[in-house]
Amino acid sequence: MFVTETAEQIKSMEIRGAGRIARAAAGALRDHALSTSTSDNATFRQEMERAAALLVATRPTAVSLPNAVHFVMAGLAAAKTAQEAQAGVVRRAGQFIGSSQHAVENIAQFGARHIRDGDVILTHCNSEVALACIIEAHRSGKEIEVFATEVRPRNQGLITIRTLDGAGIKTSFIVDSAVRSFIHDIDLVIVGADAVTVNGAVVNKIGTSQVAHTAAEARVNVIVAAETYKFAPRTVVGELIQIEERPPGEVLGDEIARALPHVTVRNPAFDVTPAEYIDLIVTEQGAIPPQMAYVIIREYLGWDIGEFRTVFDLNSGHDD
Ligand code: RI2
Repeated sequence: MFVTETAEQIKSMEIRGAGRIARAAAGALRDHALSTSTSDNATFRQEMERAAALLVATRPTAVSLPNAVHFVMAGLAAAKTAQEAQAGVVRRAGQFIGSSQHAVENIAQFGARHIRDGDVILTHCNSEVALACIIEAHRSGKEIEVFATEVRPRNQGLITIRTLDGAGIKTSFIVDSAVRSFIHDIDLVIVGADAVTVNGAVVNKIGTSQVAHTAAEARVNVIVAAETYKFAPRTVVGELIQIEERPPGEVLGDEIARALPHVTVRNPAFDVTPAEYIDLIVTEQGAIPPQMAYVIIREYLGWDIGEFRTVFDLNSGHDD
């Protein structure tokens, strides 16, 4: 698929979810490399850099996107010819996509261990890793139940309840504002992440921090399922995660909005949950308390994206 097409689909959220966005970007870079016919190394590199920049600019919050792009683009580093560069990009894109799928499977196994027989779980938004944990617990024979929120304004909760229903899991569907009304029925909250900062704060779908705050007040544990490539290396040097603000039309129809000239619609897509409201972050490397986020960044991602080193490099032992 063309890079511009993938970029459009990520922007419009036709492709969504931090992990899926990352894999789609890696796949788009691979396809772009394969369709670029130049035999000049410098021109090839320029073309790839343009494509990478286009993809990274689509959505600003999910750090999995720049992390994936950076990982794939490192395939250009040692290449002396356009052909070598092309092979490097294709190889690393395949490596990223494969390792990402593998990470989701590992997290499902690790996460399911923290779910007990009889648990009622609350999830917010639609996270493939969070759902993978829940589905794995169900598959292993635990009797569980799920409460899923609606997730205004884009209603990702609908995707979640379809997936849970397909897996045969008993599910209650609630509006976002009903979380506190039901929190005493809940044993465990499991959500995904778009970014994890060095101090263990989790950036996830808007409303997550309200859910986590409510859970903390009720002494309900909160687990975040997040692959290591969702940790943000640049937060080590003080960089903040940019919170995407999406078009007002997602919240209020244009016609109604036009009739209310004094009203401004605000539509932040994500919020920040501080580490103290999170009990555990489950990664493919194992579960950590959020306060240990720095260790993941140091061990698997490097200090800064400029010296990006990932679990994929460590696993393969050699590359570039
Ligand atoms: P997985 C999504 O963002 C949600 O915030 C979700 O919790 C997070 O990405 C992680 O998703 P959006 O794309 O990678 O719906 O776990 O804005 O699927």
